[in-house]
Amino acid sequence: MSHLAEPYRIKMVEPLVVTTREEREEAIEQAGYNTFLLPSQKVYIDLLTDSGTNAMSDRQWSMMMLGDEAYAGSVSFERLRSAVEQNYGFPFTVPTHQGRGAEHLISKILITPGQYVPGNMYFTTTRYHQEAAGGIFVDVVMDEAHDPTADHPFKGNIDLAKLEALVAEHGAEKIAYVNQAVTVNLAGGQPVSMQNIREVHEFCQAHGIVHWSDATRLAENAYFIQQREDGYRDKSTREIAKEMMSYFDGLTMSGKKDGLVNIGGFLAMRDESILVKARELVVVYEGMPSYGGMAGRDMEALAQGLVEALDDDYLAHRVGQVTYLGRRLQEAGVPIVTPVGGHAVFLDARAFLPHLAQDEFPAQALAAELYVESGVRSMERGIVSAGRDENGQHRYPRLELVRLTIPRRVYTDRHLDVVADAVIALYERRDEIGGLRFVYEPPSLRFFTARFEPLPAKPVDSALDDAVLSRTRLAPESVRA
Ligand code: PLI
Repeated sequence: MSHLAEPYRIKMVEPLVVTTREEREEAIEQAGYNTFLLPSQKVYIDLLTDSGTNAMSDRQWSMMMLGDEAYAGSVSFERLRSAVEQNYGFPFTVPTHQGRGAEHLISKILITPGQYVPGNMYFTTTRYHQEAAGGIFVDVVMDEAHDPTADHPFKGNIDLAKLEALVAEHGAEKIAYVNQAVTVNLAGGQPVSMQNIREVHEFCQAHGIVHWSDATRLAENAYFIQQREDGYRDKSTREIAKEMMSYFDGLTMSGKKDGLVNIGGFLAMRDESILVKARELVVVYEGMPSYGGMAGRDMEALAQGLVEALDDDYLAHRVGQVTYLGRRLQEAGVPIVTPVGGHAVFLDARAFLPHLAQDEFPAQALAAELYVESGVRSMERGIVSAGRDENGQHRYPRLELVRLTIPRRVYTDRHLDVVADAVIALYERRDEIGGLRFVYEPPSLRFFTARFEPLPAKPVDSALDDAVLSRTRLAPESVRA
């Protein structure tokens, strides 16, 4: 069944650069086999991220002309605040330059060093800020989220038994807050059900714990609830999103995803005491509370984007396009994370390259090879992204993935066919793909700037032995990373 065609038409085009295989081989070597380090002019189809890569609408561009660039009391801030209140129901908004700016502030406000911060899987910048504020991140996502092929409609759900056990062990006062992401990026863009949000809300209320949302992809989550959860089929995604948010005390938002803009973010909340602290901190780290690191025009574009992202036709096409790419790969037998999530198709690099040990960086190697094959840029989301633990050892996450992230309103299905054909061609010659080793490893968030080189080729038998050894090395705590 084909999905809804684009509910928009193209008014302006941006030419793409087509490169030769030789040019790409040279480019990836110069980039240290790290797709983050490729110049975008050498990329044909850019699926590195859906963050800040969205196409804005004619209305968003028009609203930018109305941007009020006043240092204080900007009208554009009031428009953003009012869009957040109307669509998500929170009366107070504090703008930040992007999502991690909001994460920085909320981590400083809610975390006392030594407190635990349970969440449904980690996101890199979120966990970084939690740990930098002295918090201890604990993964309480359901087990299925760590299994690339577990079939569950809401694989992003929090496992209440894990949350209850954590609170029983340490006491509610040792919990800084519960952070519930909708959807869960690193699990494959997997959604959270309304029932789960409600249950976590009730649990938090009963224990006096703050319940916060990473609402970065909440529109896509609302679409999955509409499609998959009993009782929501006849509700609009706008109604569903508002109900979802009604259960939270507040949110952090990266406007660069479901805000349909290229830059911007915010914190929103109901509690005035959190607002007061956020306003104190935002001045120091971001800017005045009425712009917080955004230009007036950016706040206008974001206010309009929040509205457009909760349009049912837009979401049916958006998620339908991601599903289409996933289906093409599945039909060819390529191992991917299923069910396909909201913003990306994730290749299961362990199953794709079973001859590589995890510390030979299979996902990093596959992303580099896909670029050389086709000019398609993707992103590693595995051992390199997971970083090292407090003892300096690699964290060995169970999920070793390559993310093909679809920007919003940017590429056509024809582009996605090019991507599918390239991945399938690679899968057919997967035995030829070798591993990588570090030549430069930065101390934190290493995936952004690390450099690698190809490992020398080794005989097939010993490669398989290494892969088996690496799998048996997985310790339970590393599975949580
Ligand atoms: O990139 P920021 O600072 O606007 O947002 C940080 C951020 C927070 N939460 C989640 C779930 C994210 O996915 C996220 C950013 N994601 C990026 C950059 C991505 O490529 O997925």
